[in-house]
Amino acid sequence: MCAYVLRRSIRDISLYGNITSHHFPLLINVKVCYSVYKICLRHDTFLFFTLGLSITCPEGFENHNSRCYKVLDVPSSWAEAKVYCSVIGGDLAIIDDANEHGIITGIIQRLHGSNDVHHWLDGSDVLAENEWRWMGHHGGSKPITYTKWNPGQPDNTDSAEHFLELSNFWHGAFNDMRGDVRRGFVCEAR
Ligand SMILES: [Ca+2]
Ligand SMILES: [Ca+2]
Repeated sequence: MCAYVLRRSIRDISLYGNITSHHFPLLINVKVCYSVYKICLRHDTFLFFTLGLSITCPEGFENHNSRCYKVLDVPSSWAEAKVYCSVIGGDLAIIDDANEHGIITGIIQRLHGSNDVHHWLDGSDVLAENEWRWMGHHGGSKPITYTKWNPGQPDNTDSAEHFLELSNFWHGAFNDMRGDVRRGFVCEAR
């Protein structure tokens, strides 16, 4: 509406040719309208940035770079953790790059300092030994491209370690572990 009035006012001014003092009310109208228009523009920009650069996380998740994370210290098998994350609106976390690795290890360090704790991530080689994938849902698994294995890992101890955990004691390095061991876990919503 305001934009329409502004366009209309500018057109009307141009019809007058040389503007004289008796056109002041019109000019004032344009000035006021233009001010409102700028406010409208700012408002739209604000909405754009609010909606475009940040997303609303499920309750209890924290937002980092438009992704949402929640660390839960509920001792769970890998499969239980997977279900838990799904129920609260996410999935077990995947790590795409060093930046995301830093974000997740940072959250865990904030919660646990340097304590010897481990948290499940979404990785597994349960489909084929030593072919590590982020498991996802509904056939959406994908190969793990970024890795931060602790030296000597994955070692597939007793031919039974098929699930990926993040070791806070090893400064966030990856380890393969049996899936029935009870760990905390990291959920992520995208
Ligand atoms: Ca394995
Ligand atoms: Ca291992």
